Amino acid sequence: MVAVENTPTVHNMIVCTLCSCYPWPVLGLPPNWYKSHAYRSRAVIEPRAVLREFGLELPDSIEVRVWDSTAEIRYLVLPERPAGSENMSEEQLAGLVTRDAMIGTAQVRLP
Ligand SMILES: [Co+2]
Repeated sequence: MVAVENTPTVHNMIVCTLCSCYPWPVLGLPPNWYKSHAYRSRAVIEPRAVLREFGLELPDSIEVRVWDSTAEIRYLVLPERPAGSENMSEEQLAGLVTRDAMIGTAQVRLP
C-alpha cells in the first residue's frame, strides 16, 4: 500500500482502470462510483473534469496526478492539512478526513 501526499502544488487521486482495486483494509468497501466504468475511464482521461463534478475545482497551478491501482499496489491519498488547522490535535485532524479525501475526489476542509 502506497500513500501519496497532497501538497499546495500536487493533488493526487486514485483509480483502478482495470477493475476496482482499492485500499479496502484501510478504507473498507469502495463506493459504487469508484467501480463504475465512467469513473475508471474518465479519471485518467479528464481528471480535472471528474474532480469538478465532485465539487472540487483546482487551479492550473496544482498538478493533478492519477494513480492506477493494481492487485499488487493499492494507493491512498494523504490529504493536505487545511489552512487554519494549526492548533488542532491529531485526533481532531483525523476527524476531518473523509473517505473521498483519501481517494482524492475531495479535499479536507474545516467544518
Ligand atoms: Co482493480
